Amino acid sequence: MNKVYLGLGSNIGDTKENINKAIELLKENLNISITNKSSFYETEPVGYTKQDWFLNIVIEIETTLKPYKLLEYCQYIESELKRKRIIRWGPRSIDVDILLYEGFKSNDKDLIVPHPRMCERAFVMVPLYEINKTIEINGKNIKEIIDNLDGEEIRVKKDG
Ligand code: GSY
Repeated sequence: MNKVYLGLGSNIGDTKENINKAIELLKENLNISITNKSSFYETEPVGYTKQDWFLNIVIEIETTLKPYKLLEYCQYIESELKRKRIIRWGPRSIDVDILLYEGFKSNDKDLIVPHPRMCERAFVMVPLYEINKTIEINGKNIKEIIDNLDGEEIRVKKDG
């Protein structure tokens, strides 16, 4: 079993339902078990800023799927939820990103792990810290990374 952290985000339609559907699709895969989940966070858009706020969550899973098979499954979830990406960095019904994959690093054009921009993004680091306070990314402790974030605005969604 390999421990993996996934980042999920949505800012089109019923964002909570989109994320919950993605979680259901993760649960349907017999090679994946969800072992922890952060709260839902409402987050200011990063990159292309003239778009709605996102709902974000980080999920810890254990999986026997190899990294590229897991990537395929994440892409399958995105296509099932009909992600429409018209503008780069723009609105999307669902994004499922592999953030960290235990014992695996990659700088391939299709899969960069650890996720290349995760350490600059409060919408990833804050939920990740909620579920794992000791993790290290590229040799840096998560608390140290969070303390140095400029950080877009982010708040826990009140009703869960
Ligand atoms: O990489 C995920 C898509 N995305 C997001 C996101 O999920 N949340 C926020 N707050 N901003 C974002 N910009 C992009 S691109």
